[in-house]
Amino acid sequence: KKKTDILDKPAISRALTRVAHEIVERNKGVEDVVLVGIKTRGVPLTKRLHDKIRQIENIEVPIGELDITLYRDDLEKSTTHQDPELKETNIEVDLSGKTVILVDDVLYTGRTVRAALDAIMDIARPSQIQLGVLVDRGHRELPIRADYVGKNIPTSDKEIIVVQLDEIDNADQVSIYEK
Ligand code: 3GP
Ligand code: 5GP
Ligand code: MG
Repeated sequence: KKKTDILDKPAISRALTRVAHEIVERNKGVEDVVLVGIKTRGVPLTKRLHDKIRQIENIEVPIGELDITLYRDDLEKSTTHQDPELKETNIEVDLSGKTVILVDDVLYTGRTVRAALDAIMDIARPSQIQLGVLVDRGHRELPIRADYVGKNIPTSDKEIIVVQLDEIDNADQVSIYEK
């Protein structure tokens, strides 16, 4: 049941433009930066950030992707109290010595990111790993925080954030729903 629309298409674009600038600023350029998207919706977000960074710095930042999902795909589709695991990796660049920026649509318990950190450390030894998310909805179960946040949306655990992106959903919209 839909409650509120939080971000429309221009608002998503502006938030990502700001995050792109923050990435460039914090890393004093993007020479050693690699963007790694967490499937599904983290992946189009890395492509959008790549394009925005190119507009700012005229540099093509490499992109990779990780597929991290729950073994038990239960009805709630929630990572709460469960440990998601790596399903698939598609990263052609060598991450050793790089600044890896993990990108996901929603940050919730932090368990998906923990699994992503594990997966990356298994492949390579980056000099640094940062985290960027479109939405931080709170309710962390691990000591994990995002370095770049499109929008902080405090939620109750009865609410879910629906993220729609043009590349997947033919709409650009972030809304809150009641479960
Ligand atoms: P995503 O793969 O683009 O991130 O988990 C499958 C999809 O279900 C996710 O898409 C996500 O958008 C959506 N989803 C909604 N609520 C939840 C939730 O609480 N946990 C998880 N893991 N996914 C959720
Ligand atoms: P976490 O592991 O931090 O609990 O959850 C992060 C992952 O689950 C993200 O990949 C995100 O897509 C998904 N997720 C968790 N809560 C929500 C939510 O409310 N809405 C959406 N769209 N995805 C969520
Ligand atoms: Mg996701």
